[in-house]
Amino acid sequence: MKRIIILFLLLTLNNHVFGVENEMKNSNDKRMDWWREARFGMFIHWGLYAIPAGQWETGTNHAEWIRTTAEIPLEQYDKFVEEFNPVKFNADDWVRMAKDAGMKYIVITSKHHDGFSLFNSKYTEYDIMATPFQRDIMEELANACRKYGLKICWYHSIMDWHHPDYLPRRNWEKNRGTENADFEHYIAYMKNQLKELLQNYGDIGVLWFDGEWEETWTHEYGKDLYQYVRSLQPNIIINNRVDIGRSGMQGLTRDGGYVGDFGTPEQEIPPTGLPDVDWETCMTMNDHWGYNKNNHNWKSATDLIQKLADIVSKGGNFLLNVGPTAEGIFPQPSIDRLAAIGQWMQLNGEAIHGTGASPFKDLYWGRCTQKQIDAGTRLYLHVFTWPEDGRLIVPGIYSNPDRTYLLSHKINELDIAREEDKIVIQVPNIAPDSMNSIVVLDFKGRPDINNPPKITAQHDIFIHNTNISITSERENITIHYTLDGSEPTINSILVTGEVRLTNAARVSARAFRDGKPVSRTIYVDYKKVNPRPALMKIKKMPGVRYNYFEGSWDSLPDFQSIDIKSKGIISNFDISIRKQNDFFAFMFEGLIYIEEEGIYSFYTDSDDGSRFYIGDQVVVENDGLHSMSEASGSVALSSGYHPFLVTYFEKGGGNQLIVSYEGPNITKQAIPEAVLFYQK
Ligand code: FHN
Repeated sequence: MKRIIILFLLLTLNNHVFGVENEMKNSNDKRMDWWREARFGMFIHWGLYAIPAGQWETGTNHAEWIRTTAEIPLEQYDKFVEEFNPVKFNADDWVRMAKDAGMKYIVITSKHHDGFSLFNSKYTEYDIMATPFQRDIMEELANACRKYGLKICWYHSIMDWHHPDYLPRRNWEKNRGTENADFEHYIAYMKNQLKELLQNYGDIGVLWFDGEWEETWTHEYGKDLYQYVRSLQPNIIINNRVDIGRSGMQGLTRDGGYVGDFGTPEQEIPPTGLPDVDWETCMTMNDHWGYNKNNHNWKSATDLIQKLADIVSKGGNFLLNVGPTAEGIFPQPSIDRLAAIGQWMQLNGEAIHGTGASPFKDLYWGRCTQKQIDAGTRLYLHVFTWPEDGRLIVPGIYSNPDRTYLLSHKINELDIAREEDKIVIQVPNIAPDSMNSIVVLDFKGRPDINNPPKITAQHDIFIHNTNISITSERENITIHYTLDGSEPTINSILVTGEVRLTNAARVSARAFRDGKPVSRTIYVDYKKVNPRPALMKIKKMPGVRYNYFEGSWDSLPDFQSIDIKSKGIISNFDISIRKQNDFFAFMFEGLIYIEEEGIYSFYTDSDDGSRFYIGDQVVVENDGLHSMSEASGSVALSSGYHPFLVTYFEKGGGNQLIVSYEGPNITKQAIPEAVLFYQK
């Protein structure tokens, strides 16, 4: 009996642990499943800014930022509330256009930076119900989405240029005092509105936060807001702009425990796939998010369809924007592009929806997406440049498909031939689609692609020795390598486990099968270095010397040639001692104590540019105008005190500087005050 109880307890414990572990993992996967399947959504930027439509006095290049870019005083901008009356708005029309374009979710601005609420909120008079329109747009759109089977999602700006408790003010708003502003009150207001948005409109697919980059918003606030939203709708997906971990417009989440379910590249597409990372590129059809009546720089339908294929072939989602007019209709160029995309998606949508990243490194004629099918893999070749000779060459693939056909003519099998590591597909002379033609290859199991082995190590420099791993996920191969950069052959050293280096090496590795190479060769250089010697006989005190400067720069200035505004000693890299929020710079210099000799990685995470030196060596280069972005570098250090210098500048917008390090027995962390000193 006793054994049965113990067994039961173990099973329960195991299930509980298993359940919790898998449940978290599965709930995360379950939560993300519809979004990963969707691949394509509509972004809608709509609000009071549609009234000026990008024009203010002689300026015509404004849009949703117009209150700031045209420096419109609050009371003047608020007059738009009396004008907003989009009488032509029809939620069903909008949702049908999104659905017909092959989009599976809509993300609409419930509140943009101007603070105007496009929904009926009892926490403000600055909402849609204060306009002549007096209809809850969010409710109508949510209902239409449910009617047509799309997910309704909210964009919500943390930054709020209207609410009296939001800080900071715009730097040109000299007449709006801050003495009574209480940021905690603003957070309570924002949470109350989010509660309305998450309790009054049914299940919401995504909460798409934005405006998280100003210094008042912190990692603590971000984590708290993530949990708060999750508590209201446990299955909602939340982007990474809820927290402060986004790397600028590149959009992915930096290391450091920042929260968010997916990365948010903006107006750009990552150069390569990002295995095991959820991300979504958001992009405008012309040059603006909000409606601008004078901007006619529209991306072509071909460009948008090929961008969709490019994004999905790298494992991402595409959130394509529409900026409706003040009347409540989509601009005609947007309608035309949505229709063209829809026509293509009608025939080819299965090559987008539910697909994953390409198994190929690159394909000169287009892209590839893939999905699992019964006991096998289906590859969708997105052919942008159709072969004039009728020979579509798929390079670097060693297995043959069971079936090959045009998605537009499924019944007609295409002939294929093998030329070494290439499959040559005999295709019709005329492309089925001038923008992107899909050729389908069905494989049993996983296609064998010529991807090279991976070579990894903790650092690419070492002091005495280092271990490197040379691995591959491919089946039925051997890996051979050399250490002098020469081309590996079947007679080169066989990989049988980790490889220990005691001297500098150019490690070259290649996969072989039946004595023949079946991959490209990969090369990685590893350098043996001497640790930088520590300073001897120094007189030190705790703290860091700083010099503070004011001015306008587009990159790190020459600090020797600019006047110091103030200087002193501070306990760490704290820029809050600045005298203004924009147009300033800092130099921090001192000594860092290194307990154990080894390889140290340093990081600066900054908005705008920054640099980290040890002695005269630039270890981290993070210069330039950018929102929070992290850069890193490594250096070999002997134990003792090492001179360091941190330089930083901020031009406009958000401003923040985080300096971290990691090394032997030190996990990545902000450099603690306990190891910072200055020379007396
Ligand atoms: O400032 C906003 C901008 O107006 C727009 O909403 C984009 C869309 O992602 N996000 C911010 C700029 O990064």
